Amino acid sequence: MINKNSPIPIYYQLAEHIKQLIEKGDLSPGDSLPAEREYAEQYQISRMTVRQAFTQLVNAGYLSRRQGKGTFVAERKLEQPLQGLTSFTEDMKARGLEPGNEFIHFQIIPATSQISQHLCIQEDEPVYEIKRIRLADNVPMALETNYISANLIGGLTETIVNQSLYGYIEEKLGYQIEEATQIIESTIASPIEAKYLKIKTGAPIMSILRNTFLKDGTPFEFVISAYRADRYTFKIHMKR
Ligand code: 16G
Repeated sequence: MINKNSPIPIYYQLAEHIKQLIEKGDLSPGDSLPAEREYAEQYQISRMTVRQAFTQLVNAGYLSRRQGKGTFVAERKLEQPLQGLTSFTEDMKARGLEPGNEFIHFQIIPATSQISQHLCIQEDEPVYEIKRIRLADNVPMALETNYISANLIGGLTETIVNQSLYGYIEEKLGYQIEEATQIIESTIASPIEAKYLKIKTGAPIMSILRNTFLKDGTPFEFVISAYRADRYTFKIHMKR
């Protein structure tokens, strides 16, 4: 289950393993997890590694820590895949609204370890970091930070992205955008998010993480966004 020869970091393998136990129902909300020391002994790994796996799962909402009591499986949060993979531009147009952007920055940075894991690239490989406020009829709807592998998706400029990132990738580069996974979590606006989104600090927002893949399975973007809960809804079609 834990493969020390794998290039996948051990903490990540352990986190995935615990996540699977939760998803399969072998671990249920409220269950307490074995202590870090027990995992460390069982898998012959360091406690730091176990702690890193726990922290990742706490941050992702799978686990919660209770002071002096240990680590528990958290109550389930909404993690609902939306069936149509659309861009902001398409979403807004479909609602009859005019999409717009206000750029906070557009730059190329070396991939951090988190970004490199999401994009399946080496750490320090160049990635575009594009932070923009997404507007609908000039009203801020979301604050979005995209990380895009620059070796894969070349030639991006602010002007191009201002038109539509997905439009450029599909129409100009000829790639097929195939699928994405998205995590949606409710949270409250930090002072900086509130400023950009023109809402009050502490107002409800939906935090969305999206990983998007091309037809051949290559991840090309990792996106962190904060959507205004008072302005944006998600519609899910369910069939029985
Ligand atoms: C959406 C996507 C984002 C994508 C962007 C492309 C979510 C949470 N995010 O905002 O991942 O990069 O659309 O938009 O839905 P564009 O083609 O209009 O630039």
